[in-house]
Amino acid sequence: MPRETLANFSIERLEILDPRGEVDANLLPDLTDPQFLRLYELLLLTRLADERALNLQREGRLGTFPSSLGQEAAQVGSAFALAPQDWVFPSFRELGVFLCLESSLPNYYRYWMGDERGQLCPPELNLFPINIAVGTHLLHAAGVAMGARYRQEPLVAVPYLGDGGTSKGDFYEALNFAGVYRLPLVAICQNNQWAISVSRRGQTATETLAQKALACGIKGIQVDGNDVLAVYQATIEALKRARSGGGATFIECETYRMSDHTTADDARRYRDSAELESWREKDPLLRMRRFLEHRGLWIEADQQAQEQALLQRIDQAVEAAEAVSPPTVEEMFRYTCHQLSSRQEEQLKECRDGRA
Ligand SMILES: Cc1ncc(C[n+]2csc(CCOP(=O)(O)OP(=O)(O)O)c2C)c(N)n1
Repeated sequence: MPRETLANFSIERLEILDPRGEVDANLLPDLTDPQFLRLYELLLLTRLADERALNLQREGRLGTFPSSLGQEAAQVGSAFALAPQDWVFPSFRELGVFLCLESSLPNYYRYWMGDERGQLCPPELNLFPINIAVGTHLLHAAGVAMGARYRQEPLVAVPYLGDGGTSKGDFYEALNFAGVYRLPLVAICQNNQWAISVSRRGQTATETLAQKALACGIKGIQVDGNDVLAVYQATIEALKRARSGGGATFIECETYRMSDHTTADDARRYRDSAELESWREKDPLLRMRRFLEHRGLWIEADQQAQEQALLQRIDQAVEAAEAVSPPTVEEMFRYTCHQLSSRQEEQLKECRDGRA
């Protein structure tokens, strides 16, 4: 009996904009100059709003917070490609996605201030609540994609996850299901190299994360996750394929978490500072700024005015978030179960009576 090769696979990597701000003109996405400027503005807004959240946390005005410092391009580039009818399933580190979709910044801050009402999905947005349980929301996305197929709606379900999420059973189940039923699903993975203190190499033996898609019979691609143009292009292509019946895609955005895992973590305890430094030159914001400079779109005075305007918007968002009166303890019960158990009823009564 001969030995034969039954299949061969390869994984493509896409980079368009390099760290010096040079682009491959053949690969440049079909975007206008105002759209390039808008992309930069969203990257900057994400960076500034994130920085403010960290400061608020240090001042005791916001709870534990997962920073997206360094991951802005993966978030903004992908969300910028979405159509209004697409459904987004965020995990917990997607500030840039929320801002790109023009979700309420005050509500985002409120959520991290401990007020669950900040999670309420605005009726005009197809946005699921923030998902803390790693990887579980991929199944929700697969379910919505299945529903869309039945109803023949042109929407795509777009879950966001981290590198650690790809080690979960839920991830494989969702992708397997998406493969079997050729579902309109585009999973965006921010491979930021660390799942808290476990390194990317410490949790998977695969050469890329993208190749995990191949076992499920769907397309997998790796993109430079600090290159907002590459992320945008890969997402646009994946969405188009999903909408035209071509099935699901898994996009691995190779990026880096420049910050601690959350404000409750100290990455210096497990991460080499040289590694962090090596990523500074790959900063997604700096790279896009250099691109705008080369294109003659960068005007220092305009940029300063833009930054001031964004900071003012952030100030107003913080003010609005803090102006809302805190939820009552009772509200903790209201949206948890359709029907409370007798023990929960008793606990609720204790709260009402001021005994809890
Ligand atoms: C089901 C589940 N197990 C464990 C945790 C605890 N936890 C919170 S974040 C995290 C690591 C996530 O890493 P990754 O998916 O790479 O996302 P990142 O934090 O790097 O953005 C873990 C294990 C959790 N939230 N949910």
